[in-house]
Amino acid sequence: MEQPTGTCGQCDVSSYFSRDFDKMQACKDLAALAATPYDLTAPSALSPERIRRYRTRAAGFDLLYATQRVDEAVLAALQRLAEESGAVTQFMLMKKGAVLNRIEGYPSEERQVLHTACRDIFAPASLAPEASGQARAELDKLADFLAALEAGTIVNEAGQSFTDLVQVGIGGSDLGPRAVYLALAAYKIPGRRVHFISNVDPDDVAAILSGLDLARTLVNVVSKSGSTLETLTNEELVRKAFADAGLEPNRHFLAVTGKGSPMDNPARYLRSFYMFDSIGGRYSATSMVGAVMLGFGLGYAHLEEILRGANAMDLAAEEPDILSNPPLLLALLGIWNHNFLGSETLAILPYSQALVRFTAHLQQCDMESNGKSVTRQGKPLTWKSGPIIWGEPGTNGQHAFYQLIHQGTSIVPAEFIGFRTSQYGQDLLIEQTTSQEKLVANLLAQTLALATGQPHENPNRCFVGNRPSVMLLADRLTPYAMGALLALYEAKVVFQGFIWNINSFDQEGVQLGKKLATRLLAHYAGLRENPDYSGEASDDSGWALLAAAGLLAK
Ligand code: G6Q
Repeated sequence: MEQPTGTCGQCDVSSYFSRDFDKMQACKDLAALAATPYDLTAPSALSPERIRRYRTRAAGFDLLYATQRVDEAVLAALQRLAEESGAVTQFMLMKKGAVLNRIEGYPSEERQVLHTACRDIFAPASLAPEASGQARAELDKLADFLAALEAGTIVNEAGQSFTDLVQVGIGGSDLGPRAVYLALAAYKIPGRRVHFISNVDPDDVAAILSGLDLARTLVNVVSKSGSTLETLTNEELVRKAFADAGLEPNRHFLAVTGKGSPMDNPARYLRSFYMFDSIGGRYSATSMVGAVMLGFGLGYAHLEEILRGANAMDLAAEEPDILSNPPLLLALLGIWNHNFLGSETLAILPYSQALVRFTAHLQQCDMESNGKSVTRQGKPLTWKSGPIIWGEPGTNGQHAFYQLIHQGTSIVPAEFIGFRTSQYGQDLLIEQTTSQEKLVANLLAQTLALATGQPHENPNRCFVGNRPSVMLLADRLTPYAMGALLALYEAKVVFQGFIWNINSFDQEGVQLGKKLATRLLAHYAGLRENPDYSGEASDDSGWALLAAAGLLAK
């Protein structure tokens, strides 16, 4: 496996992996520039010329950033920051299979980061041929399986075709795949439906199963580790429902898991598909984790379009000029707002109901990746890492939390996502405008209102403006566009991690709570076996757990 060493022009690339963010010259320049950021409220600050020029495009998406507090000097300093941190060089090393998921000098995951290889399967030749070869082989297996479903050679016990699929998985095995499926429901195969079970909540399982004809349902159990409590528990609950209905679970259940995991037992499943160590859960939507369900629900051709869109954006992310690289520019604008202009959160606001779960996916992708407090050398950070991500589709959000975005005491940068045309094309002229026009007009109005503000003699009606946003605009939310959007944000997140010198690929922060829950459950199990069981409280957290167990007892 390639390590992050080597040379790039005159420099030794290994230095990029240990560079302190706040020691970089470009950061010092940006800190000075932050004293007088571009004033979006000045007369003619948002000139047509600026709106036209502050725009870049890749894989069908325009990124419009005239409404950011940047000028030529800031953009030049951001370009220098990208170069000084080796952002694109690190990205290329990632795509080629460098072991970037690691903390130097400490036990860590020590893995390659190759989610891009899942879509680097089209010409020209892949940068990581082994990983792309594995991805291609799984895709081919999936294509065969889908064709057999289509041809009626794989059917249920009664010889009927399958109409429904339930994906059982959590975290990365749920959020991204679910967001993409919901985004593209307009493209689904007629007569097929997909459902999701993630939470270990028996009521959710019961509610979903109650609406299904189990005889015609496939269940796709997705767990890279094959050991996640929620997923394994839900799998058993669902298997029991099938058995109770007189059905043979092994004829209905599919598995997506890591090679050699406890779930890697093809005898228990109709088909087993694999994902590999180098693909992190939150980056796995384009691996088999998303592909099996998307292939079933949307068809293989649409799945391939998603991969093509993602690949096109991955290629755009290789561009060293930040003004021609939307993911890198978005990452840098985020750093400008967060590290230099002092914002704490970022609102992601899609003007498309189909993207209803996309912000939830990005919460995981961004916050689990960049919510870190140590460098890749294990030293405490002396600069801020990832922001808090939140948001909801517009225009709904406008009637909820936009008050705070416009007039609150916190500055909340916003990333708006919109489409020129609707997915279904079913629209109506009402008072001379369509619904889609109303949707997009609202998006544009919000970005302008936030930027320019509006003075008023009544202080309560005053909009101070200078609230930064960007707009991501594409023609239509197609499978290709969805793939591109997914990859754009994945690349944005990893660029920020590279620049902040943090490991964006592990998630140690989720372990402690999981461990304590496991101990609490052992306590419940002990009590169930022996009502006099007094529990094990060998340390402070043990005592706290016993107290908590007492509170929760019926
Ligand atoms: C994502 C995380 C995490 C993971 C889930 C499910 O990057 O690793 O959200 O996806 O914990 O894990 P399994 O797929 O192993 O069940």
